[in-house]
Amino acid sequence: MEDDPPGVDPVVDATATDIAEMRIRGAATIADAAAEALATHAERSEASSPEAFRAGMRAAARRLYETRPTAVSLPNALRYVLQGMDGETVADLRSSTIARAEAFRRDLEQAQAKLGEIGANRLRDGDVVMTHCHSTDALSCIEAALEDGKHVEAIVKETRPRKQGHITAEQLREWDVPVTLIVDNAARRYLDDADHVLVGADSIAADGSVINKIGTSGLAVNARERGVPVMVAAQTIKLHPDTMTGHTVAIEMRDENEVLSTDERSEITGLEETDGRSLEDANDRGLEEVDDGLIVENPAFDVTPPRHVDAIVTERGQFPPESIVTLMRELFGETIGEPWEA
Ligand code: RUB
Repeated sequence: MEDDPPGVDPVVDATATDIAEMRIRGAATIADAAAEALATHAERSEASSPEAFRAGMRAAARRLYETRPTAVSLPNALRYVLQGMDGETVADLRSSTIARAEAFRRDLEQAQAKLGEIGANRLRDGDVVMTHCHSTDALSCIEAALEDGKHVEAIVKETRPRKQGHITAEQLREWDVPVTLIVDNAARRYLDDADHVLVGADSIAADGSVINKIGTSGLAVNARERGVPVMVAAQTIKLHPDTMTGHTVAIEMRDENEVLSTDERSEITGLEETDGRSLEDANDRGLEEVDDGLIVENPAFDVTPPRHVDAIVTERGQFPPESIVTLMRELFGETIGEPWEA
């Protein structure tokens, strides 16, 4: 008789749902939450054999892996934790996995603090920084500059459609940083007032391309034209090992409801109800396939080519984007696996 497929702990399920629905968001925070969920799964696993324990861990990692495709910090975190699973007994496997997850989370925090110190060296007293989306790595640079006693001001892009710029504004105001909040379309106008563009990254490719929240590439192009340096704050967990062998980074397409509500759609198309239900609901229920002629696209990320980036700041130092592949080879070697598929 075949064993039942391994279940995942409810905490893993809840974390995966929170990541997919963006209650947990941002590449570093996602990685941290995934490692924590794996540790909880390891702690609570009722596996009666080492094989069952390993299979359960792989299932938990798969569940987390399948949530969002663009931030490589997620698979990097899962790989790191699973590779530390070591031992011949369930007890040893459990303790080694938990220790590895804890080490990962500690390193993540330290890397962000270290990166912040390095990034802060690029900021001078009195500088104005333009931000996009909400990046904890980017904010770590501002925090370290403030700790160095520098005065920093920020122009914060709202960042449609989810408006993560509001989270950035809230954090900066907590630190007493003067904030000017602008809509995304105003960025080019305000670049004349900025000394730096400072953004984070979800993934960095081997050629130095930066994958970050949609709108980053347009901002970088405008910044280059205006002569404003673009600084990307990204821990090495954001380096995408698969890109060393020619793979591209998947760009997440999110639900159109983030851009346009059902009511707004009806206003545009003039089609309101079908069978007494909203158009979208009718389509969902297969009542009647209605083509209202309107397509809404919602890519969550875009790719900024290395020529528009001045520096990638990591906990290992700052790099011109074109040289980042050297660091990637050093950190990952040439081969990388997907241990959750084993
Ligand atoms: C978040 C985003 C952030 C990076 C870096 O997108 O693009 O700039 O993830 O964040 P989303 P951090 O809100 O869709 O997750 O520096 O915190 O890792």
